[in-house]
Amino acid sequence: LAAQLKGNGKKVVMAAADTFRAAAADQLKEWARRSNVDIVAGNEGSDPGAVLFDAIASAKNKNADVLLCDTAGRLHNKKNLMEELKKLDRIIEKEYSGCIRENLIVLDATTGQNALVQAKTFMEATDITGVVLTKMDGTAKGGIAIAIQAELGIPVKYIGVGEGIDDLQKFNSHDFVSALFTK
Ligand SMILES: Nc1nc2c(ncn2[C@@H]2O[C@H](COP(=O)(O)OP(=O)(O)OP(=O)(O)O)[C@@H](O)[C@H]2O)c(=O)[nH]1
Ligand SMILES: [Mg+2]
Repeated sequence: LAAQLKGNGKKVVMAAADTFRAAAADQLKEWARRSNVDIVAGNEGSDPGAVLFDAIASAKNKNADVLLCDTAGRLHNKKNLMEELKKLDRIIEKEYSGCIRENLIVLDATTGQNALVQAKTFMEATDITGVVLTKMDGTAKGGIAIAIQAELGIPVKYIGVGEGIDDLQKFNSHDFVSALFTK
């Protein structure tokens, strides 16, 4: 996403607010390097709210167009992390009220129904505006996208079709439906 925005001439700043999972920030730093965009990160185990706070200040300072904030995922059963997510919401409200926001949830297409449960739990914590469905390059056809749209009413906005920098595509519902019916 950072590389695409950058390619479209946008000034991008990343916030590595997944301070929970080991090496999550290092992983994001590598993507920032590949995309040639700035990144704000903290130490592992540090307060993700503090990272986001600093990243908002940095984005304002640099007059950035887009701030991309990565948060801890896969952890819908960990109450403290869901509370942290709510706190991040409040920080954005306070430090940059009126900004245009997208809250994307990234779901793995190979996990089936579990993705639905995950999306539902995250919806209780924050106002999800879209889904990124990854691993669509494998055998998974992402049929779960239909359930997500029908039951939760959130649109799929992007699909992941590999691990490369150009492997994030805009979701196309016509292509998706025809792929469901072809072997
Ligand atoms: N084949 C394939 N691999 C993908 C795709 N998207 C992500 N991956 C790989 O899946 C692995 C996990 O990706 P992450 O970005 O760490 O996923 P995450 O959801 O942030 O996971 P956590 O940070 O641990 O919560 C990495 O090895 C990615 O390269 C995709 O669309 N296709
Ligand atoms: Mg992650």
